[in-house]
Amino acid sequence: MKTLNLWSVVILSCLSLPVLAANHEVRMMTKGSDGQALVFEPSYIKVAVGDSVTFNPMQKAGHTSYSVFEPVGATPWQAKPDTPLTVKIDKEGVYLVECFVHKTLGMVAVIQAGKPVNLEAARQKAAEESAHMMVGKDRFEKALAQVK
Ligand SMILES: [Cu+2]
Repeated sequence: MKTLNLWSVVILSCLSLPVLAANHEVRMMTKGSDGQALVFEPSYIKVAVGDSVTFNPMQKAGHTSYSVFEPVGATPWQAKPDTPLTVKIDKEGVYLVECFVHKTLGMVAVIQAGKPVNLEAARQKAAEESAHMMVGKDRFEKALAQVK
């Protein structure tokens, strides 16, 4: 019985250890690894609330990551052109990201943190944004289709 209690203590202390926040890299590509022009790679990522995401411009073309839609209470961001930016994802939900210079060319990405509590609103905003695009109109939709 004593052994069992000891194990309970060990297991409980493991469970209560703080989970380390992870960093995720999203690369901003003038030419994507699949040959497509002006893409975020990956264009969809799922992270945990508290994680951070680093947007890394891999080729210079004025790439500027900014959030066009965030969960309520989240802080919007905008990078300087061709400059890496790390943002902390501290609110649960779906984030829509665009490259400021290439947003009409479909350079977009979706971040999901935890549960997609604002998915319907995100879909609506994505549809509005996609309506202004000359190419890549389906990229938001494809990325949002991966949200679960
Ligand atoms: Cu760009």
